[in-house]
Amino acid sequence: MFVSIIIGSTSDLDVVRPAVSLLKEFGVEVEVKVLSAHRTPKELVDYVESVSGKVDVFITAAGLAAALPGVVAAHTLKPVIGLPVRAGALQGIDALLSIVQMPPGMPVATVGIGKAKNAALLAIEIMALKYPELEEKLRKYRQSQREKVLNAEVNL
Ligand code: RP5
Repeated sequence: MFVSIIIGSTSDLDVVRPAVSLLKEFGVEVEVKVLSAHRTPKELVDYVESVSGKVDVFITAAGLAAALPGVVAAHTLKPVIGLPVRAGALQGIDALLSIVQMPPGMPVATVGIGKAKNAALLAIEIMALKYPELEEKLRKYRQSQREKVLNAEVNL
């Protein structure tokens, strides 16, 4: 069980921290790599091609004109999840649209702006198809979410 998280800049690191924690909680091995589709295009492609064989899912986080998820998807057959980062004048709307509007034939699964936990959970759900132990952990996670809502107290 191995997830590669690629971020476009070190400034994206805090955004992906919750994904790293959640994946580790589920016993998934995680590697975080800083590589940019625009600033280090060759190194990005070299990395994706070299690591693809052992990766189950890629999580790719980028802000602004976020080309990173699409470029990663173009160089691997493994599932790619795009995580738009809130940055710059458009506060993540630009990254969201860049990531979600992939051309036909080249899908990237897109989560909400800054929604790192959802990126991790989606990766875990994909991996649960292959690793049954993750399914049980997901069931428990869902149950804990359910209990949190049902036990919530409203103080007016
Ligand atoms: C994107 O541009 C990165 O993913 C980051 O979200 C944004 C700003 O990058 P820095 O200027 O902080 O390196 O490529």
